[in-house]
Amino acid sequence: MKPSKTILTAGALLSAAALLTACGGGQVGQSGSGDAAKPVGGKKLALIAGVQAEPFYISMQCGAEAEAKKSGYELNTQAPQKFDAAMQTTIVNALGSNPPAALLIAPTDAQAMLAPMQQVKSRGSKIIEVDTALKDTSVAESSISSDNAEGGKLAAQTLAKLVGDKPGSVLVLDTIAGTSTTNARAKGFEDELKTHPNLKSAGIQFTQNEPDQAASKVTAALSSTPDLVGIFATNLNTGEGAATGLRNANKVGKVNLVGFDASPSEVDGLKKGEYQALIAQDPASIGQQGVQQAIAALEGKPVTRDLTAQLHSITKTDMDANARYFYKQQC
Ligand code: T6T
Repeated sequence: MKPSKTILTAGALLSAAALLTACGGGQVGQSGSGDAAKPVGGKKLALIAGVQAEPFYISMQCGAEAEAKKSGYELNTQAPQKFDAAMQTTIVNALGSNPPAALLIAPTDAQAMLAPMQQVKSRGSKIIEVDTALKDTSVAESSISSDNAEGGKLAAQTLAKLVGDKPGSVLVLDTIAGTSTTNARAKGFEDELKTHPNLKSAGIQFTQNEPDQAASKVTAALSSTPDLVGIFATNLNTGEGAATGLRNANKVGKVNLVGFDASPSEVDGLKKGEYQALIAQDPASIGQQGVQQAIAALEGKPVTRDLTAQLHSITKTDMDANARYFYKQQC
């Protein structure tokens, strides 16, 4: 009798294991490797930025690399050629069955990047969002970004100060619907604008993060909105395009341009009077904090779900004193 009881127990265990593989193990089984509970990747961290060769992400990479080195971790950085979810998905998927211990990522779309990021997480990597974020807050251990709604508000206050009492319309240039950061900046700006009765919104235009499209939107707005007194460009590409649009129409300095970010080209534009103000982020601190949170998650230390980096409103008069916030082209 005893042996049959043993056989029965072993049989029950086997069926339970089969059931686990079929249900709970589904996601992991599909990926063919790993187990979300098991550590993977050793001391390897990966950073997948929003787009290649852009000063904001280069500065973020510099901050992340310095922090990783200090803590004895390796950081490998990649980015798509364009700020594009399909291109970024290809890079995320290529992490494959040998994922990093932690993935720091700036998701290019708040929804489209959910499935690829979930897949990496299911293979055991810790996920940290830097700058942009998914709508679904359950995937990342931690998200580090500027307070973008506050940044939009600061931009509106800065513009209102520049315009003074003059009545007029104000245009917002956003990037792509689904970009968590710039969408929040545009909303923060529009909300604050309502508290300045002399200023009227001329609406939010999407530019697909292409400077050429931003330039055309400015050209069109200048002819359709004769009382245009200001433009808020929600990131460096929209700003660079807006400056081109103003230059082409001979409106530099006549329409106030407040840009977000502090790329070398924007800083040059501020010096030349094409921009009246810039709202600079601190991308190096976003990268640095991202690595700190990743390491905390990997080493079982407390992790903070949401962290912010400082913003700075810079004008031509105080630009020299604020040079430390200008973005880098290389570390
Ligand atoms: O403004 C940054 C970043 O914060 C945003 O998410 C996307 O655009 C930039 O990279 C600048 O081009």
